[in-house]
Amino acid sequence: MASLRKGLSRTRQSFFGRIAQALGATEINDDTWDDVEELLIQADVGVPTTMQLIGQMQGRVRREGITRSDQLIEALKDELRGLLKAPTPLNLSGRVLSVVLVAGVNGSGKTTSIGKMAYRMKLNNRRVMIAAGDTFRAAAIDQLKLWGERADVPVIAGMPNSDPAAVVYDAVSAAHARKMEVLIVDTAGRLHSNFNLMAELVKVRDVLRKVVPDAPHETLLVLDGTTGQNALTQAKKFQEAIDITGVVVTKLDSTAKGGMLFAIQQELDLPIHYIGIGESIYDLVFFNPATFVDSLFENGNEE
Ligand SMILES: Nc1nc2c(ncn2[C@@H]2O[C@H](COP(=O)(O)OP(=O)(O)O)[C@@H](O)[C@H]2O)c(=O)[nH]1
Ligand SMILES: [Mg+2]
Repeated sequence: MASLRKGLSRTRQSFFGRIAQALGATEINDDTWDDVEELLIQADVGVPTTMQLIGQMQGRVRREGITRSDQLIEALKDELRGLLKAPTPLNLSGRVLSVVLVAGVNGSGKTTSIGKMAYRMKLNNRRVMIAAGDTFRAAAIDQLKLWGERADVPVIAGMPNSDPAAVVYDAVSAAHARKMEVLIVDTAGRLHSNFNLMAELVKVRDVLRKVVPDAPHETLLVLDGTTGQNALTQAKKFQEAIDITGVVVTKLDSTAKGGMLFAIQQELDLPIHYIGIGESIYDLVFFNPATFVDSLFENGNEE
């Protein structure tokens, strides 16, 4: 909890924190709603979700006879919590080998999040392997190998610029032969075109199925939490190409916003499994809606 608070302090100190500051002990009037609306949009909650929230809060005000604007903050927190689904554990049990395919644009935090997830799984005594499906740059392969060392998890990689599908085929075969429980597959985030990128993801998925017919069991999309509404556009593109089963939102430690999580769940109906709150191996937390909403509003000067 301490690390989540610290990790999200930037988010809190600005937009969500400012809502609480804007809501003083005054009568609720039109300005109150304008302020809340403006700050929610600035926090990346997105227009449709902001409008929905305002409507729901106004309904509560009427029903519950709320008159002062500082009483709105609990109503807002409640509505925000209501937008987020209870966290679902990744579907990685009950079979011999489970496969997690990880997608997302370059720089979103795929490789880092894979390292952190592998570390968590390893701590839970799971037999984990990583496949270096991003063969586009030599540095990307080395970076993944380094995360494999940190997490103490084997990494199967090919030569730079080799065919990602071939590397992934080798990895899934090796994972099977070595009786691994989980294989996490890293992928490239940039190719010559978006079309190539999506085609390659489909190819990687199909090659996994040659060895594990119902793979991948999870297809996680990694989204950079500092990119706001852009992340939503990216998510829609990936969803069109492959079946995304869930999302990891990274870099919530480096943004003053964080409202895009509400938009992701509301507008895309995708569960959020983990959030990244720093660059170290420990900086990935299981997403918990109640804790997340509370953290957004906690006083940043507390610690
Ligand atoms: N502050 C912060 N940085 C992160 C987080 N996750 C990833 N990064 C950084 O974002 C950059 C890109 O990450 P990387 O995993 O290489 O992205 P990829 O291209 O999608 O594989 C690196 O400098 C990471 O250290 C996070 O949760 N917080
Ligand atoms: Mg990478």
